[in-house]
Amino acid sequence: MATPSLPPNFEWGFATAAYQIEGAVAEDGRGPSIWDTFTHLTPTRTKGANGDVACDHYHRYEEDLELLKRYGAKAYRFSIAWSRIVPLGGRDDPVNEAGIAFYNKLIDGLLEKGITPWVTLYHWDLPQGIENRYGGWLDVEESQRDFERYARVCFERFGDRVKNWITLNEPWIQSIFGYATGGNAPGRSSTNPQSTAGNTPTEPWIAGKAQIMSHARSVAAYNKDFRPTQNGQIGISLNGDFYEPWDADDDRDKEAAERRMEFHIGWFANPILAPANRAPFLVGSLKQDYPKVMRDQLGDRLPPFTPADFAILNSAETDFYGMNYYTSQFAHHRTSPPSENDYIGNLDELQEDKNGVSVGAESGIHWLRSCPGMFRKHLSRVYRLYGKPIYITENGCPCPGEDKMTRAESVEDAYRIKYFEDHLDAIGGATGDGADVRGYFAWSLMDNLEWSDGYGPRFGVTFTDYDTLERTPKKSALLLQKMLAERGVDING
Ligand code: PNW
Repeated sequence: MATPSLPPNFEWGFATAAYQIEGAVAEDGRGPSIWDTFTHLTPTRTKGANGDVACDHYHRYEEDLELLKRYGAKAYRFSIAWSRIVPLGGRDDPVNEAGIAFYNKLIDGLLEKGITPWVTLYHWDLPQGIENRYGGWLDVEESQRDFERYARVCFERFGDRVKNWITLNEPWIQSIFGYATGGNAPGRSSTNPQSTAGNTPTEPWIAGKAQIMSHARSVAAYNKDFRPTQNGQIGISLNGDFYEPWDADDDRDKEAAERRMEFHIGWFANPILAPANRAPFLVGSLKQDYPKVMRDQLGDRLPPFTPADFAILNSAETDFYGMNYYTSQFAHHRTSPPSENDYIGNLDELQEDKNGVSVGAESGIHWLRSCPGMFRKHLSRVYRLYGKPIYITENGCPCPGEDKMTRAESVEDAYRIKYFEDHLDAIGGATGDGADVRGYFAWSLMDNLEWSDGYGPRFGVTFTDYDTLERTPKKSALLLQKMLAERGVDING
């Protein structure tokens, strides 16, 4: 029995995203998104996979609510598909009542079961209508206004029952994979041979600013027009690994590790979450501007915030930091000057340190090793720098070899069980160190479309049979509740 280490009222549950599970892409008036387009390109850039059916959650949501109930979940994080609500995406485009009706059924179904909805407004599925109209996230002025209007529709129609909002999921991945490497929709890049358009040195930074301003505008709208009556909270989910120096004795590697985290997290957290008590060597960074290390490397490729932008940023007080955490790495400085295509801070990222010591146990996907010790440090660092309550909005893994496993093998997910236990203990540790961590969402409720990796990697606590769409709980799904109870969480509360 683990020592009680989490608060009794700790929030917890499971997370998903619309395009990864819903399917029904052309039903009830849903408009296409950039992911529909991207998954249907020839030659394929998603291992032949698309989200046309996915887990068919759109038709099977009642069964999925039953799973949540069975797993004892206190909360459920899902995303709304913007193009179900506003099929063409723009602020003057019509609202689709059938799309509203679907999410009403989902929200009401959760509440009937005593499960708290946590709603992400944007999990990478930009309406194709505004991609076509003005280039989507590349038009900073248009996209932030369209996002604000879409967010307002959601607050208006769902905010009487939804009290926990996440504006954007992982703007870093949207910006970099969408516009630097081209690995995700809209697939733009000037370095990827499969991309037909893009500009890696400039576009990711523009898309990043568009998302920062979209977050700020929607938070400002919530605070002004909805919070007084709805009394909810609103945050953003940022990804970002923890980095340690490749050579613990080399100051240049220590700086590289910190710089890497600024390029991952500070990019968005600085302008969005007015940094409270910055680390001493970062004190030079302007309050709420991008991190100084980014400005130094990227110069005016990083679009500045105008006084009007700052007015919006300063009017948008964000309630919490949503942390998507999967893994950690080592950072090794480079001595040559950075390439224009660099987006990580001119360094190498490695899974072994100078002495060949692995950062953690390998999982079922190359980029993820289990590093709970560094997770604990990460929580403390993020809390120290940004000073906001933290909710872990994603954490999880595929087990080694799980992509090749049968259902019977996959449900025996010992690696995942240990991963969850170790990461919950890290949260307990960080809480003991003083970090304010208030909740945890396991990624994911079920195996689903892992974006450009297709249906291979299985991050779910529920096994999805993609031929029959039958769901089967893995052992971890049923054990998570017990793990939380053992750590002091009131699971009946
Ligand atoms: C997140 N990486 O994305 C997303 O929010 C989820 O939709 C996704 O399914 C989940 O993590 C698992 O991948 C990431 O390469 C994608 O480091 C890639 C990385 C990290 C997060």
